[in-house]
Amino acid sequence: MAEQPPLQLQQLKKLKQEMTRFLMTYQFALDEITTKIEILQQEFHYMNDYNPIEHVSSRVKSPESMLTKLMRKNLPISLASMEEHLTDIAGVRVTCSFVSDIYEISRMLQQQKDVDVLEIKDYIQEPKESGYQSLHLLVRVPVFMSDRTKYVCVEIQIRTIAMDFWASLEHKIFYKYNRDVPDRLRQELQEAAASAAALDRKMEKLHLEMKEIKEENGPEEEAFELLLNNRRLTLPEAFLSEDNDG
Ligand code: 0O2
Repeated sequence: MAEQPPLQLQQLKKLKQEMTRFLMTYQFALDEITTKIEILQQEFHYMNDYNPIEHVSSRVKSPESMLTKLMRKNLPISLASMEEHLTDIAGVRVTCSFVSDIYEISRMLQQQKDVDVLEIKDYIQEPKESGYQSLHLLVRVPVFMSDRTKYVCVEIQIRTIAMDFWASLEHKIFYKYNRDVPDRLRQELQEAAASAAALDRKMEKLHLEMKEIKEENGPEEEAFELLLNNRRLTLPEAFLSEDNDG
């Protein structure tokens, strides 16, 4: 007869299984949201003739960071407590080209029937003291498992490239100094955040001007560009194919 593993080992195995099942639902929720974003992106591209999304990334928070967060907030340590108190176990980050795209993507996501918006934090209208800017949507989506439907929270952070650049550097500095960033660096980060916001405003202005020029040039040029995009042809290839057509 095979030897039974000691009780502690059995408990650990059970805990590991429970954790894997727990995290799986968050991964499924992430998959749902990223698929939705991909569809919206393609639709937006088709309607507006440009790609509003530069990059999408997602992650399930590691068990270590979940434990650290619970301990930091003096909360009970259990899966139930994680589920109840941690709303960012599943996180998606969408990086857009322009600030107006952020609100458009957010509007499109909010319109989805099976996306329940629980909270919106607009750190673009009201940046954090650190200078941090982004639009945060806390949503809940149904995850259909074999034996039940679970409603799972996902935190969606939507930001521009400039905001993302700032946030990733600030995040590194924040953790390097163990959350106690020296005043001089804090000040410089706030200045950098203001420069990033100014760049975003400038880019948005240029983007609007481009759009107006495009509209003035009329539908003929647009139709030609669409034809090129749809056929995925380069300009010389387009002319060659015209020659071939006669
Ligand atoms: P990580 O390592 O990115 O996951 P809470 O989430 O409840 O602790 P809060 O502040 O109410 O607290 O949530 P909020 O404002 O929605 O922020 C959650 C996430 O936004 C953070 O997750 C960061 O990813 C990002 N964030 C918020 N403020 C800043 C900031 O000043 N700088 C940077 N770089 N990112 C920020 P975590 O769990 O704190 O960190």
